[in-house]
Amino acid sequence: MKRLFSGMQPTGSPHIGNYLGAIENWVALQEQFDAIYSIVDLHALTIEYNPTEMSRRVFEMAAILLACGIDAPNRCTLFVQSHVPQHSELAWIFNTVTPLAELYRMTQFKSKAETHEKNVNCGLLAYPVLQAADILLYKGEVVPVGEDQVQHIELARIVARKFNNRFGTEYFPEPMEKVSIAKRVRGLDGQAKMSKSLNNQIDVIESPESVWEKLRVAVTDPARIRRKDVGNPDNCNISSLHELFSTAEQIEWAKNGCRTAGIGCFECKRVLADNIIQRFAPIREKALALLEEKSTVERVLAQGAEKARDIASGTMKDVRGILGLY
Ligand code: AQP
Repeated sequence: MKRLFSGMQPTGSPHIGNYLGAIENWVALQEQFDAIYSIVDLHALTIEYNPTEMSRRVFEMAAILLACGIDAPNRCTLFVQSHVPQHSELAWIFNTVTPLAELYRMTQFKSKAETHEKNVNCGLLAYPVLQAADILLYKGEVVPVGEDQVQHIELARIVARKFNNRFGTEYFPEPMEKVSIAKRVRGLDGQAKMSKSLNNQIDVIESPESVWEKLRVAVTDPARIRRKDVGNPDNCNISSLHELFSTAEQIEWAKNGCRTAGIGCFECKRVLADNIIQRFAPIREKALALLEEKSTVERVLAQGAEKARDIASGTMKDVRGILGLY
């Protein structure tokens, strides 16, 4: 079985963009690959955060991943990145073969440097180097991601190639991205990517009341609101979300109703809200139970870290040999 690696940052609670862009795919892929999934807390340190919240967020993310169907430790491995120190060690080594110019090109660095202009730290720039280490520590060949991460996987290939060329080896494979169908889910602002840190998200375990409260005020086709008449579903994020959560009939109903002003935005949003609530209800219930009970998540993460450390220490032994360290 080919090895697959993917990670998710505990920068907040996983949202429906993370679910459609990554988690759903992760669940399906654990059947076909030797899948390793990580809660990448070291990445989450690159932006401002509250240290008193971090461990709760990591734990919550693990519970939600299990509730979504990540079947660790049976069908895959799930662990916390900082529990495996070799990630940082390999990232340092990769820093020494990664051209700075490649890092400055990264779209995510540019946009995060703008969003977090008071905290443009070295880690924000080196983020994709750590990501390359995450994948290559396990010699991951396949990386399921949303469209926003494709450039980083290209960079991981460059890092693998640079390392292999520099040291005359073929040790690291060049990983390939596997992009999910819902490539980029937009946030409730109707513009930006739905993001944990942009406060434009619906969380996977959002309460039914809160799903509706958020959707009720979500941005639709701005031109329709100004004109107070017919809308253009092609310019409306609610219509895009219907495509992800509604039946073919409902999608058609929403589009037609919007174009002819046969329905209002409120009605259109209510149907969408009900579909989202229904889709995530069983996951929410399971996640809340796991959060309450605690021991299952603790056990899964401890076993996952042990397995990951075992693979990682083998890789680092080889890498130290390749580098000629004493
Ligand atoms: N809006 C999205 N649509 C589709 N896929 C998405 N992903 C994230 N947002 C969307 C995919 O989810 C996986 C995990 O992402 P991450 O947590 O490691 O980092 P991210 O892409 O930066 O996610 P966020 O929610 O936007 O986090 P913050 O706000 O912390 O930056 C990735 O595979 C990603 O493609």
